[in-house]
Amino acid sequence: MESRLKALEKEARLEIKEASSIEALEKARVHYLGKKGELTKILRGMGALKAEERPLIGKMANTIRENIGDELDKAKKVINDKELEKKLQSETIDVTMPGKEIKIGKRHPLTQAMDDLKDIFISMGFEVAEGPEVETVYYNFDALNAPEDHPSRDMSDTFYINENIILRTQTSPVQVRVMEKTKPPIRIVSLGRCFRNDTPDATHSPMFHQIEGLVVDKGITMGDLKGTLGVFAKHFFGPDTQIKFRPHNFPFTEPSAEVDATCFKCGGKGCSVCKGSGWMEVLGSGMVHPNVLKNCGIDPEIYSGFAFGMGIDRLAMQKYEIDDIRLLFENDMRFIEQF
Ligand code: 2NL
Repeated sequence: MESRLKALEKEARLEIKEASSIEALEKARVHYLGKKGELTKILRGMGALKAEERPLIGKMANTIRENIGDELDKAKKVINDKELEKKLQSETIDVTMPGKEIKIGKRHPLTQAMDDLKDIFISMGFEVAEGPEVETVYYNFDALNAPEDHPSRDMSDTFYINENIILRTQTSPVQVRVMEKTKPPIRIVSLGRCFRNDTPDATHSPMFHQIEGLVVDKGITMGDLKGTLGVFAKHFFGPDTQIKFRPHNFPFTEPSAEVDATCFKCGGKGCSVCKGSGWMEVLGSGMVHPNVLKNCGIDPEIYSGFAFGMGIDRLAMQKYEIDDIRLLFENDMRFIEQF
């Protein structure tokens, strides 16, 4: 029995030495030390031994069990260490590799222009008003004193949903809605998308953006209009900017004027931005037509007001020297990142 035990230990040590995986070691453990393993099988024969031999053989069996157990643990550690080393090797990070660029977004030039415009007018005491982009013919045309036969009402100029509902062609319906439900003083700007049935080219887009301003109170004059727009132009284009008024005609204002500003690029000398004139056309404006005030429930004998409107796309194109309006709506990051 003694020699069988010694042979078993030798065999077990050899098998453990040759095992190359944790699974193989576990198999060896079950095979030699398990409940139905080789060691147990040998010890079953203990009954046949003489009484004085039993403690000796028992002690020897325990030592062998411990030895094999120790060998298994050692071998297991070696394999685990090897695997860890392999893992560490394959997962090393090369800290000298160039990092991944973190893409930080950029506000669209139109969003920048709108944020600037809002800041300027809010600093002068205006509030920002909002309204629907899908409007009624009443709010977009009738209330604004547009004659029945005005060309802008035509199907070829305006997107009709049905005969009463359209996509707004200007932001003025927002001001009409505010006037209807607010007692003056009123000081608002409205900004947003407008729609006209234009064929796209470098200067036209069927969807574009407008900002309009409206002030209604007792005693508002053309002087207030000039002062407000002068401050606006200096803030938006630069502190040396001058403005001038040219007579014009709009159905919703009387008198009406178009406003030019000195070119922010050349300061009035003449350059490519202002096409050599030294002036840029910036907006349309005027004193709110008495019919418009009446339509909105405001008595023109008591109150007067001024209003103005400008194309935000055009402003952004002037300020950022963009020569084609369609670039604003292609969402090409290579374009947007430049501003
Ligand atoms: C332009 C001209 C303008 C207005 C818009 C307005 C609004 C109300 C009453 C009176 Cl509720 N007027 N808006 C006035 C004058 C000109 O826009 O060329 N826009 C791009």
